[in-house]
Amino acid sequence: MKAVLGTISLDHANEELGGIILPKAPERKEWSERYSEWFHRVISEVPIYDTRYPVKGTGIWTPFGYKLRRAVIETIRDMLEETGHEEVLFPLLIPDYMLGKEGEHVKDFEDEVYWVTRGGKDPLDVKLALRPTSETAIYPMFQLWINAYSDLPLKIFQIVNVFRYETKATKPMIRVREVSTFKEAHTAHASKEDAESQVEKGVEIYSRIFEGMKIPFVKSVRPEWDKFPGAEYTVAFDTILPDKKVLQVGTVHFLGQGFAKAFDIKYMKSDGGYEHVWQTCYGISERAIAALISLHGDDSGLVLPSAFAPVQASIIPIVYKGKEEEVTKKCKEADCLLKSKGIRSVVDDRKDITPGNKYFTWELRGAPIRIEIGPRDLENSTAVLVRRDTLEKTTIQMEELVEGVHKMFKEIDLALMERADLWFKSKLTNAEDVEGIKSNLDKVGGIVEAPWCGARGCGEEMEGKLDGRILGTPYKEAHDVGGKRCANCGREASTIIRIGRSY
Ligand code: 5CA
Ligand code: ZN
Repeated sequence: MKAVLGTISLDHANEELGGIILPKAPERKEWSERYSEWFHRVISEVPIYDTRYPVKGTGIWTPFGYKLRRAVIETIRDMLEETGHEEVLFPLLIPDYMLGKEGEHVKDFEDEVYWVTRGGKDPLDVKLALRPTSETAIYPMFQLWINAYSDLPLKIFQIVNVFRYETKATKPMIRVREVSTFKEAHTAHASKEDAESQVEKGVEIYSRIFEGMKIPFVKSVRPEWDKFPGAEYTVAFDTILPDKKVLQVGTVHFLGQGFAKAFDIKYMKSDGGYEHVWQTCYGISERAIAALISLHGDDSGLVLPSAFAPVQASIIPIVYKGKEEEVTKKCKEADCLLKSKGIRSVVDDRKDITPGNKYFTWELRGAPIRIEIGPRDLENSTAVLVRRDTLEKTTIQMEELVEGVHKMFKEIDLALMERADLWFKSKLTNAEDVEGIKSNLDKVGGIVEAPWCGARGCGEEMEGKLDGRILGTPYKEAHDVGGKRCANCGREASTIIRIGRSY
C-alpha cells in the first residue's frame, strides 16, 4: 500500500462527467497550516458540534455529531463490558463534605468546582458540587457495597457529563467546562498486585480503543507533579494534533489505598482481619472524538474510519434527462441491499443540486465511500466506488457491491492508520540536550524524547527552560539509555523523558 505524507494530492480536476467537473482532490494545507480554523470550520459546517450556546465551554452535539459520538461511545462500552466492567449511573450532585474527604483530590479540584447553593429561594444546608469527576460520589457507595473478599474485584463505569471550571482558554470538545461525554471506570481490588495489573489492563483497553479509532499515541507515566490528584501514579495517552501540539486523550490512574482510607472502604480477609481495598480509575472524554475528527481529515473536511462514520456510503445518482427514474431506482435498490447488510448508506436524491455539490457534502461529512450510478452503469450493471481518503475510483460489478464496499472499508481503514502513524512518527523525535530539545520543539513540534536522570528538580528545571510540558517517562516500554547523559544536568541517565507543547 502506498502511504502518503502531509498532502494527499491526486489531480481529478480534469476529469469530466456529463459536463460536471469533479471537485479537486483533497489537500491538507488548511488542515496542517491553520488547524484551529480547520477544526472550527469542520465541526460547524458538517455540522457536528454547535458552539453558539451562550454558556462558555459548552456545546451542542448536532444530529450528525451525536451519531458520531454514539459510535465512539458504543465502541468504548463494548470494550469495557467485554472486559468485565458493569455500567452504572451516579447522581450529578456531590455534597461538599464528601468532595472534601480526600485531601489532595479536593485541593487540586477546588478551583474547578461549580457549586449549587440554593434550591429556589432557599439556601441549601449542604452545598452541592457538580461532579468534576466521580471518585467522591462513587467511593462512599463502594464503602457500603464492599464487605467480603468475594465482593472483589469490583469494576464499574459510567458515561456522564462532568463540570470543570476550566480557566485556560476553552476549546470545543478539547477543553470544555461541561464535559458531556466523560467515561469513567472505577475498580477496587483485594491486593496491590491485583490493582496494578488492572492498571495494565486499563492501558490495554485504551490502547485497543485508540487503535480502533486509528489514533496514534504514546503512553507516558506522568511526572510526580502532574499526576491525577489523589493518585499514586498516572499513565497518560498522548497524541499529536495537526498543529503539532500534544493532546492528552485518556488517562489511567493507580490510586493505591488513598481513597480507600479516606472513605474507609475495607473488606474482610480470611483471617477475620480487615484490609483497605486498592483502587484504579481511568477516564476518556470527547477529546478523543476531537482527535478522531482531527487526525484523519483533509481540506475537504472529515475523513472517518468506517466503524465511526455516521454515513458509510453515499449513493449519488448521475442523472441525464430521460433516465432519472431508472437511475434513481437503481440507487435505491443498491441502498436497500447495503442496508440489509448492515452498511450505513444513503441515497442523495436531492433535486436541483449537481452531483458535484453532492460530492462536496459527503466529502465534508467524511463518508468513506461514494457510490456513483449513472446510465452507463445501468447498461453494464456496474457502479463506481470512490474512496474518500484518496478519491481513487474503482468500477465494480453490481453483484459484487457489498463485497466491494467491505473490501474498500478495510483498505481505507488500513490506510488511515498507516497515514496517521507515519505522520505521528514524523513528529516524534529524539534529542540529546536542552538545545536540541528546544530546536526540535520549535522546528518539528510534536513530542521530543531525551535521556533523563529522573530527578524531579532537574525535570522541573527543564520544563522552565523549554516552554514545554514534561509528559513523563515511557510506560512499560523497553528503552535503552545505557551510557547516555541527562539532557539537562549531564548526570548519568536512568530513563527517557518526553516533552511537548500541549493543550
Ligand atoms: N477520575 C479520573 C479518571 S476517570 C479523571 O478524572 N481523570 S482526568 O482528569 O485525567 O480526566 C480523564 C480524561 O478526560 C483526560 O485524560 C482528558 O482526556 C479528558 N478531559 C479532562 N478534562 C477535560 C476537559 N475540560 N474537556 C475535555 N476533556 C477533558
Ligand atoms: Zn538531570
